[in-house]
Amino acid sequence: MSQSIFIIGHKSPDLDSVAAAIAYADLKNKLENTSKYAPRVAGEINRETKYALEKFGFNAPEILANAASENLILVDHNEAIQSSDGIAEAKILEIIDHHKVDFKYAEPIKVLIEPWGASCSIIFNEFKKNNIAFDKNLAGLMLSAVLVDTVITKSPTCTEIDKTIIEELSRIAEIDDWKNFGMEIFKVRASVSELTAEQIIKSDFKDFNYKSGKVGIGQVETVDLNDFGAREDELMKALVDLKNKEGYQGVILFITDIIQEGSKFFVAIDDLEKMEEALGAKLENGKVYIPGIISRKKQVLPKFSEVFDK
Ligand SMILES: [Mn+2]
Repeated sequence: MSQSIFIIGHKSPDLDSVAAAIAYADLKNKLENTSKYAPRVAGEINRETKYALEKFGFNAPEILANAASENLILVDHNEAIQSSDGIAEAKILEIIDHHKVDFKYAEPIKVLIEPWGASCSIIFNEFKKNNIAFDKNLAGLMLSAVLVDTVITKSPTCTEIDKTIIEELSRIAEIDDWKNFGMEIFKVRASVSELTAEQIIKSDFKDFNYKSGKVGIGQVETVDLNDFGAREDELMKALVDLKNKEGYQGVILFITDIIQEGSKFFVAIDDLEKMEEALGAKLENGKVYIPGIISRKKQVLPKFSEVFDK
């Protein structure tokens, strides 16, 4: 038997990266009439991913901790710093993503990147382009991913294409009220009371390499910012510990209130001035609430590149 090809998303896997791996493996296996494509994850899955997998009857993909010498298709990321360890020794066959590109490879490969709200939107479109039907449960899983990534269409990353896809997926999944279903997932996502501060920070956390050093940025969405009020000191302390322990220039957590549509930032960094420039706001004891900001990719990262790559 030929070697398996693993389809895998980023470290600290979110729902979109896991659902995209499962969906794209299904599409590739059907297109090539094989079973050699298999989804994998780059770490422990989070609670809303678990919830959606169980709801629609999927097993959690196995963890691939080291990618060296494996054949891979990357979904929902392209930056090596966000991939499984050993990525430099892996063979990469394709990339399907919707993030900024920071990718270098010695061979020409298929790269499919669209500025859409979710990797699952791109993969849904691939199913349609290839005229491959898919079942109700896969539709439900992909719908969950698109709803989370687009913050139930509220995020500035959500395009008209995503909105159409949400409607189509809801129809196939037989989910009448996708807004309500989206809120259900966000309530699961937001129930953090039993998590440690570090688990909260790491639940949707990404590393970025800038000229001035490595920055880690975590985001948590909530339906009520006040839920975190009592834990602010604890979160700040965990950010400082993480920064010192893992050699970051800065570590940031921002908690997004999806009802108020704004985010509270918590920052541990040596160069506070730079961070204030990047955020366009003054920090008070390392914290600031900024109305209107809900997207890391579209509203936070562009300014970070400007400031930290100088
Ligand atoms: Mn995504």
